[in-house]
Amino acid sequence: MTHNTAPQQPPLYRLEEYRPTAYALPAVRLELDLRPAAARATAELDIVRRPGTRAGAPLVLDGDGLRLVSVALNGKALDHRAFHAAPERLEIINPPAEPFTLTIITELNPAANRALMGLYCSNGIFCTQCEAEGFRRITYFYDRPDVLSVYTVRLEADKAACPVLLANGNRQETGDLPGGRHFAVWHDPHPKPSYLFACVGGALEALEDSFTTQEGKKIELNIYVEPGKAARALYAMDSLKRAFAWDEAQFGRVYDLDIFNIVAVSDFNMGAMENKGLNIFNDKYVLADPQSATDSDYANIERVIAHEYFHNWTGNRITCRDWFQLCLKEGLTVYRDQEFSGDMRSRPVQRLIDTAFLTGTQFAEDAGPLAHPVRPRQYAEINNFYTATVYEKGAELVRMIATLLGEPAFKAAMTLYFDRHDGQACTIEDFIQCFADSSGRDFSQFMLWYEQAGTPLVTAAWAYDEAGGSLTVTLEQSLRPTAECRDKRPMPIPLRFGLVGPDGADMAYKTADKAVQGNVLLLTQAKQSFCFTGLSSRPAPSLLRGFSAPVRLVTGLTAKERLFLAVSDSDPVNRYQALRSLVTEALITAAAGKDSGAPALPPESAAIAAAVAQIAAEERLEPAFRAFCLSLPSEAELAEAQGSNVNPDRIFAARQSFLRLLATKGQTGFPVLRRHYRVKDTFSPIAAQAGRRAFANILAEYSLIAAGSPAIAAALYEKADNMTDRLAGLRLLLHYFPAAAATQQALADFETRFGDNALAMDKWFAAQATAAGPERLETIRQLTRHRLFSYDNPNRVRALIGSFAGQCPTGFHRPDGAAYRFLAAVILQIDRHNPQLAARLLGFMQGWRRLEPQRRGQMQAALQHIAAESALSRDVGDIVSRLLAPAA
Ligand code: 0A1
Ligand code: ZN
Repeated sequence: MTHNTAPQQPPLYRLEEYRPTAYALPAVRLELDLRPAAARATAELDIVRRPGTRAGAPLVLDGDGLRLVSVALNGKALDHRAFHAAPERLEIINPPAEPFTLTIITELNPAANRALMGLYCSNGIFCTQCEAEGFRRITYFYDRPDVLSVYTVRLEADKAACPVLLANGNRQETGDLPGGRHFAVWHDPHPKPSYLFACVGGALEALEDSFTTQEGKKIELNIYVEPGKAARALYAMDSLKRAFAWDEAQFGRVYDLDIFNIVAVSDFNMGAMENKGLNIFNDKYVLADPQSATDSDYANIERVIAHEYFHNWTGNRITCRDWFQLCLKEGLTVYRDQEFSGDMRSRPVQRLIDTAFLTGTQFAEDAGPLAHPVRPRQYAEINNFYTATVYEKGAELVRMIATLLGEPAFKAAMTLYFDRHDGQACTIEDFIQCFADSSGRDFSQFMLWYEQAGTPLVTAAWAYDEAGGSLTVTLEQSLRPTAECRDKRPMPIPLRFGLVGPDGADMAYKTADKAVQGNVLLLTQAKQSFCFTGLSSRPAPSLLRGFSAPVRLVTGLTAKERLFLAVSDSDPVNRYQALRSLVTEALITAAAGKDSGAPALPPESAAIAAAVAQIAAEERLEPAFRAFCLSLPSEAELAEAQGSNVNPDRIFAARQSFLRLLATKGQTGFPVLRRHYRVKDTFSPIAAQAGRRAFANILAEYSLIAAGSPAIAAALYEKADNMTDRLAGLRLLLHYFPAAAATQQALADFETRFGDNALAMDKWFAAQATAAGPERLETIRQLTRHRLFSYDNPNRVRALIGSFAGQCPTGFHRPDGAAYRFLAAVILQIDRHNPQLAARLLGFMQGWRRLEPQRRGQMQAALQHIAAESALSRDVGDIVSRLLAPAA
């Protein structure tokens, strides 16, 4: 019998099947008796039949692996014939027509909860994670975002083990109980969906502060961390206060409770969670000090703290009607956090960081078998839709609206959205209607951006008429067919642009075209031409400035024109894009070459390297920007750009050749620049200093390549007074001199210094996982046996296994497929206790069809091995079946 590779399809949820619940659930009183192995939840639910529901219609609540102790109606135990209870649902067969209360008692085992959903114990701290469907692992409930309830929560726990007891809202009451126990009662006056419920109990230390709102109200701010770590939360607290102030100033959004708490835990599946008034964080986005956190750690803390805080309005006060609308809160909140980071740091550099993530991660998703619309129309497992498409592309859609309307009109429409929908569970249509109503524009074609999966390809062709001084550009857009839609329709694409003259300044032009508004050109048809007149000479057109739309642009410009833009365009994003496209083309040409020996760089590489070196030396450019231009596309990005028949070894070799070429070009200039830009002041995480470090460290890499000895990296490691430099030194040692004594010494030293700092040790595991070569797999196997490695800690698993699969192509893509089989085995092992984490790791195999035949076959076999497993979680089952489904 041949093996059927696609596993059995799980049931699908469909957008068009949305129906409101039969009953409303306006208030919840929840008592949680916290005990590690035998906790108890007593939920008293107020239940009201909705207008349209017939009297006696069954009440069906969600559960997930629940153990029911008892159920009572209006205080009286229910006869067993009056309900059906199973781990995954509770049905009250013939409920009263009038409002009633239902009291449900369930028994939980937080210590045994390794899935990190629902109520779990992490390092002795009780905490919860309820998004998307974790509340149903605590009690039976309408566990969906359109059911809003007011929660009163009473927590009870051992006072010595859990002196701190927190839940959403404001603290109402605390007190001692017999037997060394105590309690706290919290009340959240804002009706909310169950996914925003949270509670925490543990021995925690608070970093305390306050923020006074523009209305003059003093809000108590606390960040709770493990005892002894409060000082490491100072940057997070500073970021939080800046986020409060920014949302008031930019969007008029004021905080709405007396207290705002954050708790940092070390076992967490995602980055952080915006539970109302009680954000719970992966501690990697809270804890930082110069010795153990890098500049990007600081930037990420600032971003994630702001993101979760911004959800208070975009997500919590206005939430999603159903999970298909996830981008309503996520895309919008990412847009807001990107704008915040831009204001706190350098706008152009922030835009480069954000577009690099978009093109590196989301474009890859859109190009592969996991492509889905920003608003999916169906899902088997919602946890698998917390994706770059929903988050990052979702943010780009909001950004396009802001571009189309202009800032004042965009802000006015946002105010309308907040006023009109406060307290509601909304859809994308509700959101978009606010922009339509406020601006008077028609957004019906724009809705396609939410509905069609895939990255549009835009190609430009230019015709210059010397005699008439006119330039015509013809733009075409296309979108590949995907499973959910084969026949794609053209979308509105705003392209910010400028016509760059020979002196590098934008040229003046005239146009009668209504589709050109200011410096934005709006492409709405499959093919469209635009004409500009009044030009004194042929300009170099700069299109898609600021990356104004999430599209792949083929500029139609010659290499010479792009080289010119790379050094002259006033738009930093397009300078970078022009350069990037040239470097990428050269590297792919080399990697895809048919020669059997080392890939040969094409002749134009020398001019490209010269342009890079010229940008590096340009005094008036920000060091962070120059660092960006000096860093070559990653091997993964190159594989993505190559698109088919990818051989990661050849990509690696081509990249190394270009690194050497550039190192030679900068042999005299780079060391001078490096000395000049090296930070001499005491460490500060501010963006200006971080930019200098990034620049100096990439220059160090080229100097090391030119010198051919580990001395520069060893010195960088040893003399560092901060983690950015120390880690840069360690990585360079591992990447270029893995077997050198200096490398082994640095690794041992790092372990001695940071052995008790989990977040720092994640970097130690990750650095070793990303060094090149097929023998890395053996290192990874050994490191899984290291005393500090655990399959239970998502950060550690991502640091070692995720970094290897994502950032060590020459190791992961060994032609013999051994690393694919290794990853498959790890995924199956993790799937038994943490399906979400396992499903995320499976994402590293989404590019299998792009590989050359031998590796493709090996990876397909590894995927089939996973698919053949009989007891797969819904999370992994869903991803593997989509990966293996026939291409659209
Ligand atoms: N809403 C959070 C992300 C998040 C999603 C699911 C989780 O469950 C494991 C946790 C967090 C955010 O956007 O930050
Ligand atoms: Zn979010």
